[in-house]
Amino acid sequence: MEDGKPVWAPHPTDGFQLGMIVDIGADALTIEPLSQRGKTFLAPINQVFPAEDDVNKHVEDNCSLMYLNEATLLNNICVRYSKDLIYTSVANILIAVNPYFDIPKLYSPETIKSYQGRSLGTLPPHVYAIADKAYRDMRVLKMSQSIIVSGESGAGKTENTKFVLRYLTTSYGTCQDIDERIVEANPLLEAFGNAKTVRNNNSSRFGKFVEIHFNEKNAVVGGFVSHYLLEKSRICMQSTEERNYHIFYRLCAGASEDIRNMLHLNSPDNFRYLNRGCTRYFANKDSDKQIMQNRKSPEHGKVGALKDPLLDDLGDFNRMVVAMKKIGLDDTEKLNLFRVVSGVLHLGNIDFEEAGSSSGGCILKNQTSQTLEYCAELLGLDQDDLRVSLTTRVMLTTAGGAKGTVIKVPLKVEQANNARDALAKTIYSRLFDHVVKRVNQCFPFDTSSNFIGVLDIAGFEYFEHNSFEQFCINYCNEKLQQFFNERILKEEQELYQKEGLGVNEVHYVDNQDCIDLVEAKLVGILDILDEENRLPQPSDQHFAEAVHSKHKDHFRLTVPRKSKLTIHRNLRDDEGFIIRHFAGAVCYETTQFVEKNNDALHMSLESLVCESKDKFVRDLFENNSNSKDSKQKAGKLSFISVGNKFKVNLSFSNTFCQRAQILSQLQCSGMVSVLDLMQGGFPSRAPFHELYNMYKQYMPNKLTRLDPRLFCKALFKALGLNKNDYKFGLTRVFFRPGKFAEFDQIMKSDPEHLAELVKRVNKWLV
Ligand code: AD9
Ligand code: MG
Repeated sequence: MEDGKPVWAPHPTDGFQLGMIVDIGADALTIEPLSQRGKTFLAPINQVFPAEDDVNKHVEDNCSLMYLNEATLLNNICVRYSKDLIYTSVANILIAVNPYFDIPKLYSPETIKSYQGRSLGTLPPHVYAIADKAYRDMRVLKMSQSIIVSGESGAGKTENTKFVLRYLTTSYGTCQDIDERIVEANPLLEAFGNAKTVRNNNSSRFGKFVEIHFNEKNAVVGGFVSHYLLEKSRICMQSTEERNYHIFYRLCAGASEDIRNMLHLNSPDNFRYLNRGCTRYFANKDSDKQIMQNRKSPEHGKVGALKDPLLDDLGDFNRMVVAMKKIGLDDTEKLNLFRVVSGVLHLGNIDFEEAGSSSGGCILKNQTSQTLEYCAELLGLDQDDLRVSLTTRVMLTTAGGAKGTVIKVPLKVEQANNARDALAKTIYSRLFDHVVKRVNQCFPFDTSSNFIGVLDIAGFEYFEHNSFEQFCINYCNEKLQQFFNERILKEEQELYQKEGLGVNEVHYVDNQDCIDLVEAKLVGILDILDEENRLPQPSDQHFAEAVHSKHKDHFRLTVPRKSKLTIHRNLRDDEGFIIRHFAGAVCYETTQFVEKNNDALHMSLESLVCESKDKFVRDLFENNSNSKDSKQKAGKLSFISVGNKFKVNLSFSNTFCQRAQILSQLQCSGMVSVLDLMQGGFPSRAPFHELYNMYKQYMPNKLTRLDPRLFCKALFKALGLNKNDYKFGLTRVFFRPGKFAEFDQIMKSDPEHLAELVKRVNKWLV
C-alpha cells in the first residue's frame, strides 16, 4: 500500500469504503474517502487493505485477484451479486449468496448437462461444479466423498443441498424411479421437520446427512438419510412470529372434507399448539432478509393472524401429497401419518383445572372431554386410561411396610400440563423418526461401492431469547467450524510443510476451548446439565450457578449481568450465561434447560402409548429401550440426556446496505483465513503417479519410461508452463489457483493441438 493507490478502509455499515492514503502514522493511516473528497479519517493499519485497480471488475475465482484480503473478497462477491452471479469460488470452496428469488436458467436441465465431467474452474462457479468434482473424485480415487454446507440460518444450505442431490441423480442415475424418489423425499421430510422462524420461512429444525450411493459402475443405486435431533420444544410452543412444523397447517388447509371430518380438524386457530406463536408477520425489524422477502408479497403491509401470507399451505399440501405418492406411500400410510399429527393437535387442547378436593391433584376441564375423546380415538388409546395417565403418576412406595406397592400420585395442574406436552413431543418426534425410516425404504439398495454425502444442519442462530435448542445448534456449528479449521487450514499447512513447499504460516482462531467448555467430561456444560438432571430436585438456577462456578475465568464464558458482549434481557447470573462462539457471543437463558434435556416420559404415559390399540402408534414406540427400562424401574422417572445424544451424533469426523452483515459471515466462516492461506498457497494438487497415469497415453515412449516424478517435471518443462504457477513437492505437484484447470485444458485439447504438444515434448527430449 502506498500514497495515491486506492485502499479499502473500514466503514461502519458497508464493511469497507474506498479511499486514498494521505498520511502514514505509526499505527494508523489517514484516509481520504473517495466519496467525500477533502474529508479524512484515521484507520488502524491492520484494518486497511489494498484495493484492485478496477473495483468494478469481478472474477469467478476470488484467488485470481491481485490482492487476496477480506475487503476484495467482499467487493468481488457484491459486484457479482449485483449481476445475479450468486456463486463465487475461493479455490476449491464455493461461496453462495442467497438471492431470495429464482434466477432463470441457473438450475435448468441444460445447465446441469453443461457441468457434467468438467473440471473445477473450467465453467463459472456453481454448486453443480462442486457436485461434479465430488463425483469425479469418487470415481478416480474410488473413495466416498462428502460435501459440507455451512452458513447462518437462512443462508441457503438446504436449497443448495437439494440442487446437489438433483444434479447427481439426474446426471448419474440410471433408474429414473429411484432418482425421482431421492429428490421427492425432501418435500415430505421438510413438511415434518421444517418450520417458519423469524430468520427463514422454511427453516430446517433437524440436521441431516444425505448419502447418494453408487454401484461399481458409478451409477446411482439408492440413498440414505440420517437425521440429527429434531427441535422438540417447537411442537408445543413457538416464539412470537414463528410457527409449528409445516405439516400441521398444511393438513388443516388441504385435507379433504372426509379426512377433516375423520380427524376432527378445523382451523389452526382452534389448536393451542398452533395459535400462540405467530401473530404479526411483518413486525420483525431485526431480520432484513425477512423484510426483503415480505416486500415481494402482495400482502405486504397487512397484519396476518395465524396464516402467513408468504406460505401457501394449501398448495404445499397438494405438492406434499404428490411427493408422497411418488415415493410410494399408499393411502393407508398417508392416513396413518395424518391421524397421528391430528392426535397430537387434539392432545394439546386438553386442559386441566384444580380438582378442588384435598388431594391437591387436578382433573380435566369439562369442556375438554370431547377433545379427550378425539385424541384417544386418533391414537388408539382408552379414554379413561389417557385421562388417568395425564393426571396421575405411578410411583413405587414402601409406605406401611408394603414394599413395592404401586400407587398413583395425583399431579398438579402444572405437572399435568407438562406431562401432556411431554407426551405430544414424544409422539411427534417418534413420528418424525418413522418418516425418515420410511423415506429410507423408498430408495433401498443391495450393494453400493461408494457414496457422496451432503451434510445440511441447522445454521448458527442467535435470537432475542436463546434456549437449549440454540445452545445445541450452535454447539453443532462450533464443531463444524472446527472441522473446517482442521481440514482446510491445519491439514493444508501441514501438507505444505511435509512436502517441503516453504509457504508462510497462516494463523487462525482455534475454537477447541469453546468446544471443551461444552463437551468436556464432568466440567463441560453438557455434563453439568446431566448432573443436574440426576439430582432429586434439579433446578435451572442451580444449573446456571454450577456452570459459572466451574468456569469462573473462562475466556469463552461470561455472566449475563453487565456484559456488553451481546444484547440480552436483564438476566441474573443464575438465569443464564453468555458464550463467545466463533460466530459471535450468544446469551442463553437457562430456564427449561433441565426439562428440555430430559427425553424420558413418565412411566404411565410411556406404557399407555406402547400398548395402543392402533398398530401404527404401537410400532412408533417399538424398539424403545427406554420403555423397557422404565418398566423395570417402575415408578422412577428415568432420565435420558438429550444433550448427550446430540454430542454422540456430532462425532463426525440486493442491497449493499447488508455488506457489513455479509462481511461478518465471511469472517465467521473462516473464509478470510482461507484467503490468507491461498494468497501464498497452492489449492490444487495432484500426485505424480496420478498425472502419469492420466497423461501417459498421449506421450512418447521415451517420456513414459521415466518415473512419475521425472515424467511430470519433463512434461511441465516441455509445455513451457510458468514456473510461478506450480511447485513440486515430494509426492505431488501443487498448482496456484486456477492453474490446474488450465493445464488440464491444454492436455485435453483437440488432437491436432495435442500432436503439436507431443512434437514439442519430443523436441525437448532430444
Ligand atoms: V436454516 O439453517 O435451515 O434456517 P438454510 O437451510 O441455510 O437455513 P434455506 O436453504 O432454507 O436456508 O434458504 C432459505 C430461503 O432462501 C429458501 O426458502 C429460498 O426461498 C431462498 N433461497 C435460498 N437459496 C436460494 C437460491 N439459490 N435461489 C433462490 C434461494 N432462492
Ligand atoms: Mg435448512
